[in-house]
Amino acid sequence: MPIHKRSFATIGAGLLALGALTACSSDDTAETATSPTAASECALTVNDPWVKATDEEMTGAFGVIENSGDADITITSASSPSAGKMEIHEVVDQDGAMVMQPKAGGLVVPAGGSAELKPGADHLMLMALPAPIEAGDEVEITAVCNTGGSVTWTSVAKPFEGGAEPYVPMDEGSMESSPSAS
Ligand SMILES: [Cu+2]
Repeated sequence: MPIHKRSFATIGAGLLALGALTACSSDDTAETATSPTAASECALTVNDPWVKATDEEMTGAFGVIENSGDADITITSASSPSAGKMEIHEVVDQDGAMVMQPKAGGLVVPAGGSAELKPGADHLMLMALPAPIEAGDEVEITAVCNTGGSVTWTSVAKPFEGGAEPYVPMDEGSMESSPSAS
């Protein structure tokens, strides 16, 4: 068997997760070390993070995101090595049917407060999954904040039957049309 030269410290968005042995750079090492205060970082903590185990192409990530700082922080995007792409979703009542869609403006975590991500409400959507996520799997998620920083945490997958609202991509102007079932 040929010995492959290891691609060192290269993170490709499309790469499959290589397993739990990946040595990440220390998550709590601030990249913008010149920042005079921690406020410009994404100083959020995520409690009870979990994702819904699935063998489908998308699933949700949940938890309670706390902001102990004195300024609101908005999560503007998220990514995961376990997903081809991620979106920030909300669940809304569309003509009597609960559907999920991208949350315009991102997820605001209020100063001194928290934002709860739960099935049937706001959540992070993992999409274009390259592989099933099985109960017990660990899923790393990185959220980018409007402060310029990011925060990374590990969610554990568990079985859950709820939170199965159909996905309706944000498409202004087609509110009344019924998208073909996917
Ligand atoms: Cu969703």
